[in-house]
This record gives sequence, structure tokens and C-alpha cells, in this order.
Amino acid sequence: MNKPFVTRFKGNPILTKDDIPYPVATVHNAGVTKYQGRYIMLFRSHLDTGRSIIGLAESADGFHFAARPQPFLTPGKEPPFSEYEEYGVEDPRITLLEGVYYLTYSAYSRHGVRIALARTWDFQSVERISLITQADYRNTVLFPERTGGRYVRLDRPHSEISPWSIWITYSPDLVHWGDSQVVMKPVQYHWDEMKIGPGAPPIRTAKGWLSIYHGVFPTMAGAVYRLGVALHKLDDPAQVLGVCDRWILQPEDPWEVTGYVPNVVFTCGAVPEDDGTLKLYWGGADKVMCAGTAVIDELVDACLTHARPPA
Ligand code: BMA
Repeated sequence: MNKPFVTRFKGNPILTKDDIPYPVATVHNAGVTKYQGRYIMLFRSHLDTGRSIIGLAESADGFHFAARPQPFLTPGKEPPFSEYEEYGVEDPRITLLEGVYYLTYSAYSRHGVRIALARTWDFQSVERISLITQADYRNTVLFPERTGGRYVRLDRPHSEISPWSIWITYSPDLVHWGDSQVVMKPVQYHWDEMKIGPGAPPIRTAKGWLSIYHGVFPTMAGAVYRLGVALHKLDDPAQVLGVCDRWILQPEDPWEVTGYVPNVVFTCGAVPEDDGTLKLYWGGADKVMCAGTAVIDELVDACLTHARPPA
């Protein structure tokens, strides 16, 4: 048996709807970062209407989280956000970039799903900046640094013609985005053959940007969501140096196998630590939040030594 890449925290799930002081049906797909030495988790919750909002939980150790009494981000009330967030806000990612914490999240409405950008300095107040994609996009992660003077993101447009793939897009100002190109595609009859999407915002390592992504496999019992890793070139992240052939995490625990949507592990965030490990966070079956640890060098080496073609 292959050695697992991710060691699950023994206290999983780390956050569930029972821990939330307001009524929610789920707690899942959270972005996580460190702020003033503490861990901040922005988690998605379904309401009983089926629409989603974003809450905030805090932790000293990255495993034991306490939720704030009020949600952090609910559908915007001012144009243009009021129209495009009418059906909810989902799957937040957090990137610390030039001293500001930026959030990218899915904005749902009758017009489809697109990505909104917001920022906070203190996780007390949050300021919406712009809607930064058209419909239909999900899973957009900002790199924590500029490349060649430009801001960079990985994103995942929908397509009727091609399996949904990972793209890269650039911006001079975080608002206007372009120069898109596809960088990674699902591989046929492979664990990620149906579709892939960016997961956690990329992490800088000595050998490249580590990207933890999700890949989906269709089965007769529905889709299975797993996590994989890819490495992008530091000074040109459009170049994928390697994609690990194996997944690094698949649904195994009971709360990953059954829940709101069965057989899902889905990440929106990972926190690198000074000791060379990272804390990985994932939603289990779209219902609870889970955590685990991995050794960054092992993930990087897996991209380079067990590589499958990126596209
Ligand atoms: C995707 C998104 C995610 C979700 C996943 C599994 O399409 O909706 O938010 O976790 O499906 O249901």
C-alpha cells in the first residue's frame, strides 16, 4: 500500500453545524489563513433554503475552532453584487497579498455562477471590490505574489466542449483580467478524468508553486471528489513542472463518504508552517470541515517523480 500523503487529524470533523451559533445545515469548503498568529477559517454553510453564506471561525492551534456569533459574508445588498449574489456566496479562498487578505468566492444568481473579489485587513469588516469573471466560473485562487508585475490567478471556466480544466489569468490591478490560457486538463480514464479545479491558493516552495486541486471521477453511484497536487514554475506559473499521478486524499472517513453530497473531499485552503508541513483543510461530503497535515517536500517530490502529463 502506498504511504498516505495526508495524515488526518484524529479529532475530525473539526467543525460541524452543531458548533455554529446561528442556524445552518452544513459547514464546509472553508478557506483558511493565519492572521496575527491565529488561524482564521471562512467556511461555507448551506441554509435551509439551500442557498449559502460564509461564516468565520478562529483557532489558536489550527485544529480547534470557535465560530463567531454572526456570519461574516452574506449576499451583497448593493449593486452589482445584489444581483449576482442573489442565490448565495460559496467556497471562499483567502490569499495574503501585499499585506491585504483577499477573498475570492463564488457568487450565485439566476445568471449563473461567477467569482467575486473582496478584501479585509482585520477579519472584522470586509469590503467587496469587484466581480472578476463572467459566468460560468468557479474555483478561482489568487497567487500570493505578482509575476512580472502582474497579479495572477488560477481559475476554472465551464465548457460545453472540453472537460472542465485549470486555466491561468493575469491582471494589472486585480479588477481587469486577461491573457488567459489553459494550463492543466483532466486525463482520460484517470481519477481526475471528469473535471478538475483549483483548490487551495498556491503555496511557494523552493522548487515551484504547489497547487492542491480537486479532481472528479464519474461512477455509477455518482461523482467522487478527490484531491491532487501540481507544481507550477516560480517565475512563470503558466508552466506546470509536474502533476502527481496519484491523488493525495480521497473520501474515506464516514463523514466524507456520506453527508450532504456523498464521496466528496473538497479543499479551499491549506496553511504552510515553518517546520515544512502544511495544514490541509477540506469539506467532507459538503457537510463538515476536516483537517490534516502533510509534508510539503513530499508533495513537491510527488509532482516531480510520479508525474502525469499536465494536459
Ligand atoms: C462542486 C461545488 C462544490 C462542492 C462539490 C461537491 O461543483 O459545488 O462547492 O463541494 O461540487 O458537491
